Amino acid sequence: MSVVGFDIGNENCVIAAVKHRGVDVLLNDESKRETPGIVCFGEKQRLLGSAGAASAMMNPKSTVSQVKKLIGRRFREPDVQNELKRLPFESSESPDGGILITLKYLGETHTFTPVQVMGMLFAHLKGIAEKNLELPVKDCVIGVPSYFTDLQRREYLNAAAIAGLKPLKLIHDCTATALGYGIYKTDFSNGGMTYVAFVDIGHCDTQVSIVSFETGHMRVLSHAFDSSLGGRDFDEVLFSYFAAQFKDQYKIDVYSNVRACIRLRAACEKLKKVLSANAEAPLNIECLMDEKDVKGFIKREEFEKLASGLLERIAVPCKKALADAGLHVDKIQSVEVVGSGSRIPAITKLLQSLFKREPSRKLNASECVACGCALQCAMLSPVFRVREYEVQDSIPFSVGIASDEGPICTASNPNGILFPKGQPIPSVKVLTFQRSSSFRLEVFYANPDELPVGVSSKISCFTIGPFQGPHNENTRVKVKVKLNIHGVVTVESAMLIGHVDDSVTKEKTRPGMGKTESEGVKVDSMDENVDRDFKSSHPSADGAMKDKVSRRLEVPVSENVYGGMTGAELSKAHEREVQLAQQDRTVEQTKDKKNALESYVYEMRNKLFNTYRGFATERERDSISRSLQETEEWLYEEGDDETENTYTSKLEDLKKLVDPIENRYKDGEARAQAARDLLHC
Ligand code: ATP
Ligand code: K
Ligand code: MG
Repeated sequence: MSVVGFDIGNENCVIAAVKHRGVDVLLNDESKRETPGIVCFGEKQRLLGSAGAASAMMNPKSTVSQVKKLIGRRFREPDVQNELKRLPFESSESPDGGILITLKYLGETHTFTPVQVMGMLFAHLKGIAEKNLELPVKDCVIGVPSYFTDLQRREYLNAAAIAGLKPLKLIHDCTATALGYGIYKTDFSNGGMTYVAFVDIGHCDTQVSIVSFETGHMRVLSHAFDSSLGGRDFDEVLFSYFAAQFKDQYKIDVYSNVRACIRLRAACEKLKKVLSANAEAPLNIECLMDEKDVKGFIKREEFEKLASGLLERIAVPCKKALADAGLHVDKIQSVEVVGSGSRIPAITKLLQSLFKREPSRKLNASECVACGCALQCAMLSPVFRVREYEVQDSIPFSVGIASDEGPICTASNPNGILFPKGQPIPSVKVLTFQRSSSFRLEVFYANPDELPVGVSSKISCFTIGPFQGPHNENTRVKVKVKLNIHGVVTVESAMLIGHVDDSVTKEKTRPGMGKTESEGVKVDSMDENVDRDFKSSHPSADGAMKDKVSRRLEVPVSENVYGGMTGAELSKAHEREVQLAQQDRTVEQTKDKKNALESYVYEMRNKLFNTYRGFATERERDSISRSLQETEEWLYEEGDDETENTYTSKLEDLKKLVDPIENRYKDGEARAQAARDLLHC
C-alpha cells in the first residue's frame, strides 16, 4: 500500500510519497514536480493538470482553475463574486446557494459543481501517483488552508471520495510544513523548547502559524491568515498598472477582451518573477489586441511602491499569530518562509523587520507541504514505521452549539462555545440532555470575526432521534460531539441512559463508555466535561443512576450540513466521474490505435522495399504497397476521426497481407541461423 501526500495549490499541486529511503516528490507526465490545478474541457476529452494549462489559452471558457477558491462556498459571497468575475467560464447559483459551473463539452452543455471539478483534479493527481509508484493509491493526507470551514473540509473529503481516494487526514498546510521541519530536528538549545513562525505565501492566500517544538513533539500554538492575499495580488498590481498605461499609450482597453486579459496577466506574473531576481524588467506582448504589439518597462522600486499596500497586509496575520500564541517576537527562534509567492524580495525585507531576524529559507518553498502530508500519511498508515512523533494541531475558529431550546451554556463554556478557537484536533465533548423525544442540535461558528469576510457562520444541524424516552426524570440523552481528525464537527453517537421501558425500543447494552477512545482521541474527562443542558427543566445530579439498573440505548442521529452533499449526490457524482474518465480513456486508446496503424504503414512500406524485398513477389509488393497507400490516404481523410475498433480492424487487414511475407522472411532468417550454427560446430 502506498503512502501519499497531496498539496493542492491554487496554482500548483505537488504530490509526495514516502518510500523506503525518505520522502520523494513525484513527477508528472511532463517530468515536472508541480502540476497546475487546471481542468480544461477539450474538444474530445478532458485535459488535466499540465495538459489543461497548455490548452487553457485556446479554450478559456471551458477551462476551470482556482477551484480551491470556490469549493464549499456560497455563490453570493462577495469574495466569490469577485473570484467568478475573473474566471472566464460561465457560473450561476445552485438551488441550495452553491456554485454551478456551466460549459460546453462534446457538443453539449454540462454543469459541474466545484466539488466535481476538484474530484477530477484529485483523480488526475492520483493517476500520476499510481503511474509513478506502480501501485494503487488510496490512503493519503491532503493539505488544507487553516481557514477552511467545516463545509470546505467536507467538500474536500467528498472530492477525494469522487476520485476514489481515502484521506486519512486533512492537515493544515503550515502544520504539514512544521511536521517536516520538526521530525528531523535535533538541536533544541534553549531549554528544550523552540518556537518557530511558519509563513506560507501562496498564489491566493497567506497563512502564518506559530509552532512550539520539543523532542518528539510539536504543538501548533496559533493559526492566522489572510485568505485573499497571495502572489496573484502582486500580479494584479502590475496588471492594473500596465492596463492603464496601454490605454493611454496604445488606446486599447484590455478589460474588454478576455483573451487579452489572460495574456497580460500571464505576462505580469512572469514580469513579477523577473523582478524577484532583477532590478528592472521589460514587458513585451505581440498582438495583444486590435493587432497591436505592446511594450512596457518597470523598475523593482516602482513595483514595490505599487505593492506597498499588499506588503502592509502581510504584516497583519503575522502579528495576529504572535498575539494569539501569546508570544513576544523575541521568543521566536526562527521564521521559516515557504510558498513561492514569498519569493518577492520586498516580502523578505518586511518579514525581517517584523520578526527582527532574517527569515530562513531552509525548507523547500514549493514542496514542503506535500512532503509533510506524505510523512503524516506514513505516520497514520499501519503499514509504515515512522519514528514516534506527536503532532498537536488546533482549529482557528470557535465552534458553538445550540439546541432547539437555545444556546447550550455550561460552566466550562459559558458562551455556548463547544470547541473554542485553539481547541486541539481531534477532540470529543459529551453533552447530556433531559429530553423525552427527538431534538435538534445546531452547530455554528460562534465568532464571525474569526472567519474570512462573508463566510456564513451556519455549519450543520443534527437531529437526535427519533426516540421515545420514558417519562422519567432520570432518563438522560448523552450526545458525543466530535471535532474529528479532519477538523470537521460530527455527532459521533447519542445514547439514552436510564430506566428504559423495554417495550419502547430494542435494547442494546454496551460496556461502560471508557474515558479514552480506541482511536487515541482524547475525550474530555467525563466528570469535568459532562456538559449539561442547563435549560432543561430537571438537571439531574451526578451519580443519581448508580444504584439502579442503568441501560444504554443507541439513539439514531441524522445530520444536515448546510450546503453539503447528500450520500446519494455523492455516489452520483462518483459515477459521473467514472463515466468521464472512461470517455477520456477511450479517446486515449483510440489515439493509440490510430498511431499504431499509422506507424505500421510507414514501417511496412520501408521494409517491403528493403528487408522483405527478396521475400515477396513483385505482384505481392505492388498489391501491399497499394493497400498501404490507400490506408495512409484514408487516415488523412475520412479515417481521421474513427473509432478504436475501426483502426484495429484496418491494422488487422493489413497484417493479413503482410504476415505471409514476414513469415517467409523469419523462416529464411531461422534457416540461415541454423546454417551458421552448423558451420560453427
Ligand atoms: P495557494 O497556496 O495559494 O493555494 P499555491 O500553493 O499554488 O497556491 P505557490 O505555488 O506556493 O502557490 O505559489 C505560487 C505563486 O508564487 C504564484 O503567484 C507565482 O507567481 C509566485 N511565484 C513563483 N515564483 C516566483 C518568484 N520567483 N518571484 C515572485 N513570485 C513567484
Ligand atoms: K503549492
Ligand atoms: Mg500552497
